Amino acid sequence: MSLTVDDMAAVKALWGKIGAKADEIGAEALGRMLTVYPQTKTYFAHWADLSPGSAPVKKHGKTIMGAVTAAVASIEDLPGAMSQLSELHAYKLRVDPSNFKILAHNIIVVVGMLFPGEFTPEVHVSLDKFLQNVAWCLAERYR
Ligand code: HNI
Repeated sequence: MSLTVDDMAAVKALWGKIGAKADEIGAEALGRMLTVYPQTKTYFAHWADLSPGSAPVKKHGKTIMGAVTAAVASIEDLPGAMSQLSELHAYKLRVDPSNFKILAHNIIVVVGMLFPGEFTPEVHVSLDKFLQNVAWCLAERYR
């Protein structure tokens, strides 16, 4: 489902409020993904510690959310914004694209948990649509 002008505005406004905590959101979401969906751990088997709050989880949570924040900035052209990362995940990292939706789900959970006041039903649906679009664009180069 493509993003409406209102969805884009809602996501940008949300990021204005939560963007400063992107690192924390990323670490929490990644830690939860690895715990709740343990099949995702296979991709990170080379890390010393995959438990929530560990140093590699914090570091990579920051990396992921840096890319999501860049996607918010380029929300009018998500395919272009995600193209290089799609190539990397498809051909080098070989991540099954079904996992992108799993991480998106965990990001949603964490935003709702950390920012209950901002997480209205309207913001929820726009954030969900945005993250699903990010997931689709990340899967684009697999075709
Ligand atoms: Ni992902 C590396 C962004 C989902 C497995 N990932 C990256 C990097 C970015 C990134 C940025 C660093 C790239 C570089 O080094 O140039 N990843 C994203 C985004 C999403 C995502 C924006 C979804 C919203 N990645 C996933 C998922 C998995 C995943 C769901 C697997 C379950 N990513 C990886 C792995 C690496 C990675 C593995 C390499 C990490 C490392 O430390 O070796």
